[in-house]
Amino acid sequence: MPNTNDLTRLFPPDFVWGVATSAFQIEGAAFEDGKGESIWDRFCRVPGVIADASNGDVACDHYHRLDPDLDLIAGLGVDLYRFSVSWPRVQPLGEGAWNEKGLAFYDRLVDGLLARGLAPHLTLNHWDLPQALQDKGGWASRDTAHRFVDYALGIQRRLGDRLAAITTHNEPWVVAVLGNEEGTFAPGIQSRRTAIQVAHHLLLSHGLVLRALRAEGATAKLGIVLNMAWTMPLTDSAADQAKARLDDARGRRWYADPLFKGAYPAEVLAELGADAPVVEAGDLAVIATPMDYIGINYYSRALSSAAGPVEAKDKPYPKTDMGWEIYPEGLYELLMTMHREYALPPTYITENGGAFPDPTTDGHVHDADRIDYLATHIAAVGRALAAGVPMAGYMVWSLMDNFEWSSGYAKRFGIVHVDYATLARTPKDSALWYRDLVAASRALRPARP
Ligand code: PNW
Repeated sequence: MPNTNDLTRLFPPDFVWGVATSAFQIEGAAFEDGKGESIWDRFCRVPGVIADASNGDVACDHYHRLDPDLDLIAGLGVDLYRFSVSWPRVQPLGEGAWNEKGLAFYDRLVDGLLARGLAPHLTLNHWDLPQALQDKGGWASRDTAHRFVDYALGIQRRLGDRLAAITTHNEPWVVAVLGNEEGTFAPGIQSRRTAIQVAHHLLLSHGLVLRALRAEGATAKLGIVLNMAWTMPLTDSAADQAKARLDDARGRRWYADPLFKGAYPAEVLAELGADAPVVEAGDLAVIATPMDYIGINYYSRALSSAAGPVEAKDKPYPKTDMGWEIYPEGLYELLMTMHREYALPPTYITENGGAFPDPTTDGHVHDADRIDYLATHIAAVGRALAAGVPMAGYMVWSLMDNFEWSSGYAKRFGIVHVDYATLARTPKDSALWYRDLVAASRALRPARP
């Protein structure tokens, strides 16, 4: 494992460090203070879809523990906090009336960050769509893109002048594919055709929001966050290599190509046939509206085989609790590929981290495997930076253990442990390690004026 000093030397003084969360995964207070129902509130109540039959009703109770949680973040000494706004908390039906108590919560959150010297990186959509909009078709309906613009403008008017960055969507692939094609995530729809249209409307709404916010004079940096694996062939056979290229086009380039090149990958359009998205004139130009930054969430590599899905036994690298192979080299290769294929704006790793068993003695989590995961991945970012990729920052997923979607609370990604019986927060060894890394990197910086 690279030591902290070796790691910090890889990064320039203006490289920023952060921690990330999302609203549904930590806030709780699901039905309080006028919050509307989200598709995840609804989905969690479908029998059998969440591993431990849990839900987000309480989660980490962050909604009621805002100030201590902000102190926790400040205690890590990081530069920024990446969080998301629950759309139904601020606009319960996704259109029309605003919920003042919900807006006031994010007002306090943003002010609380600024008071502690932390830059607010706000995500508009981290998956918790108002159920009322799902009832009207959700992201499969083009109208939802326009409702999203109104929501974004409401957030801009209330919070915009105090935000460092606004992300439109977190991981549109997950919303489209897991939510609307496989149906393992909310809203639980199983239709490739729907998923493809959902993806198009997510991208379209991203571009529409960029244009609307800039017209409104937004000062925050504007961008999107994409999840990307590093896709490799299982063997070096020509068939497996071709399959890997196709899988990479379906997963990564389906999103990155329209954003950076204004076109969907032709080979994927060809295989979609009648399931190709309905694209109106001008949509692709809107989607390709230049961004101020791009966020990439990286967790693992993906293996492709022409023979079908690759089984766990054919994945040789050590795995996290999610069953995801630990493969930091993939992050380096992915960043180099993105840099080669596109004119990247400042690029952030907006999520990276792992779920681990978290051995505990005397009430302290000694998560050496998480430290090793973070250190090796951060080193990969440093190598990409040295090779010319415009890396601007790195954020750990996640600040604290939280609701891991269909896995419930059993999978723990936090660098801070949460005891779900008492909701007490305790920094793990990895939190202390990360704090030291950030401090060492800061020590190399010129003093702030
Ligand atoms: C991301 N996959 O989700 C999300 O942005 C986080 O909210 C989540 O907690 C984190 O990663 C860990 O899972 C993903 O199956 C979920 O490829 C699933 C996948 C990728 C990302």
